[in-house]
Amino acid sequence: MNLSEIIKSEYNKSISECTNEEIYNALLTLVKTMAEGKQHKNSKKKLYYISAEFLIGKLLSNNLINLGIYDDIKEELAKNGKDLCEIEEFEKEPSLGNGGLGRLAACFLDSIATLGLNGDGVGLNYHFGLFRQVFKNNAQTTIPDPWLTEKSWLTKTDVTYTVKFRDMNVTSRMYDIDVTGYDSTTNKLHLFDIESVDENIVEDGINFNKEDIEKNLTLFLYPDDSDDAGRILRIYQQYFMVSSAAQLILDEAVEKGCKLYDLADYAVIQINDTHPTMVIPELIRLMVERGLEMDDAIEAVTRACAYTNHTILAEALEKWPISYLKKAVPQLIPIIEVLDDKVRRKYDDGSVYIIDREERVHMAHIDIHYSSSVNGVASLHTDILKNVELNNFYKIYPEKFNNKTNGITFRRWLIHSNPQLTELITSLIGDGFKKDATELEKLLDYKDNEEVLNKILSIKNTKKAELKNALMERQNVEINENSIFDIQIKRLHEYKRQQLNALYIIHKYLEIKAGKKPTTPITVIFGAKAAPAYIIAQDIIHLILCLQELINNDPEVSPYLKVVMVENYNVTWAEKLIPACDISEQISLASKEASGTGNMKFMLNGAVTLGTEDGANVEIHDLVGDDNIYIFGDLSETVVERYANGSYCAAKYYNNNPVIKEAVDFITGSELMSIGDKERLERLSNELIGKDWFMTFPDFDAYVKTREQAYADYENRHDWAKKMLVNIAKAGYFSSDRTIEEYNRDIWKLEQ
Ligand code: 26Y
Repeated sequence: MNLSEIIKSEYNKSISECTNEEIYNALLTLVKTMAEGKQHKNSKKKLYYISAEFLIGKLLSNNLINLGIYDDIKEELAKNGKDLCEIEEFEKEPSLGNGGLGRLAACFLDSIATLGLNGDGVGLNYHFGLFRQVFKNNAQTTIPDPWLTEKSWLTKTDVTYTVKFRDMNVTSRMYDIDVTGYDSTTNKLHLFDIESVDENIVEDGINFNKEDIEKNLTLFLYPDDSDDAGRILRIYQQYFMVSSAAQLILDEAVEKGCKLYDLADYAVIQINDTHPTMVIPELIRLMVERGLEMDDAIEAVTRACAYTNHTILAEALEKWPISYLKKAVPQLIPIIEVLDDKVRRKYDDGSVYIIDREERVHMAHIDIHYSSSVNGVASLHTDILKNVELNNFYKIYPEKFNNKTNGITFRRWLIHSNPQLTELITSLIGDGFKKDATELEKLLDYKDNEEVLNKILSIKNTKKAELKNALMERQNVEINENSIFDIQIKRLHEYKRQQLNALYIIHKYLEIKAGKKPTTPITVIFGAKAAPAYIIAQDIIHLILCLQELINNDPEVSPYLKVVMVENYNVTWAEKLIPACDISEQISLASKEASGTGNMKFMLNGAVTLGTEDGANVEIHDLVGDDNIYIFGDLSETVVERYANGSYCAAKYYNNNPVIKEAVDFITGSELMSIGDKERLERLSNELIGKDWFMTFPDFDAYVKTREQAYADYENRHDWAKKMLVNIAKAGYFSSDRTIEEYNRDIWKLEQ
């Protein structure tokens, strides 16, 4: 059936007579029907990508593109006086992830389907996902973000399992979302849920009774875990996810004739960070229950599992107290004790044990001992894991460790979000790059072609104008489309150093006040959510919002410098911000950002990176060369060393560097204090002077200097356009198709 036939049968109308909502619903039906016809044939071995997060974003355009009907539908609608972009507005964005890790999982699903691999995602059907951010009095407040509408991408299935907790049994039900591959087969994202969840228990903001598990189990993504009840709820969530997944995996394998011991011939399980780690003991438990010997079950599961590490930050490495596990899932404890015991018998080194002296279970240690692959997400990150962070494990299992540099799907981050650039590229080098992204290198032939360079600049201007309009429409903020768009969008975290960017803004503001005006005006744009329990992160948001108010209301400065923080930064915002960006801020403290993936999206859209030698920035630098990136700051070895010998003293920098002192003092000076909250600004200032744990001060001078250099170079439009072109041409390496091919070649070994 085509669109008008569906509309005829569902509404008994023609396209032009329908509301946008009716057309949206009809498109849902169309996509689902087409996707159904392209289901993967389900070969013997299957990948299960288990993740607590899938930050999929809106799906309509992406599905239309992947099914190859985007242009036709757009045209058909236009003929009937309808605008596809307006219809898209009806779709609610499912915010089923925090940031990088969740968005990576979504890009991976797209590439797995596109490459025709037999692989499904498995996660949770959070009713509210991540909170919606609302700014009030220059601070972040949080409210629920409902996305489940009566008609949606979600299909209720008949698949149910019993999940046993200490105090109750619940029934999990599987809901499916089709994952359409680009000109390829369709896979599934399986999201588990329970019927008893009650959205009405949410009161003021995002608070709810954390103890009522039957009503709150899948209510929110990662509910606040600053208290015990929140942490225990997270264990319930994780076990609910992995017990459902484990039962699905075993059922599907057995159905294909698998003897449990041979599980690895039928299933490979990718564990996305430690959040799904309990799938290991759960699978072992289920296999023993179904008659396998414990040792055989452990071997079979170890062969089938693979673990991806996304962070070296200690606070993000999960360690669950045994006492918590006892409260929720006591049945796993004997298994975990066996796993720990085996390690203790073999190794003296207490740092590799699973249960530590404080009776906490180190989830990553389970993953490393009982999986057959451990990977980092960028080359530098994997090196740090091998040589520093997980060195004791690397010495035991050198063969398990491998690198898989992250990637992004070009279907969403180029074809969908930047059709103008896509069209230009296609007109120059054909559309082979859509299947083989390395073909983008052919663009290098046009490096000195004036006409092409001008077109690249003109597309950037178009995208900047589009962003200007979106900001006006959504936030009633006016920006100058002829200014430099300097953008930092990512979760708010001290290691990502939004505070360093803010210190630069203060410095620039003071310079302009003193009469030193930038040649081209600058618009600094932020987008960031902060975890509700992360106080300093909230303080940094507060500082940025206060700066926004101060500067934008200062007629002396605002023609030259503007600060804008987008409210409720999410995938939909990213799709508008990234194509409009001139300078991409990737300024994490070297060694701390495992990879970053925003950096890749910006580069692909012709933004030039201003960044440290951290995460995948290192690989971007290698690819584009010194002339096409702005690198500054201390190297990771220096940073690692400085942490190790405890030699860093922020106050010394503050006292000895007048430029730093001036900028920091401004935070608690009269201008900002009259706008902002005394407690917040003072706390932040004290934190910087007294600790500055992520070492913004040592990098400050280099940051200012390099940023000024980038702004100066921007003035030469021809040379700048060349940098843009080189960035686009070299971005092919960061296609998630490449990443997934590597996962499959080295770890999954699925037939293609
Ligand atoms: C357990 C809980 C506190 C937790 C929740 C979410 C811990 C971690 C996370 C999310 C981590 C995350 O998003 N990591 C990012 O993964 C990206 C994909 O690999 C990387 O590009 C990015 O550098 C890393 O910070």
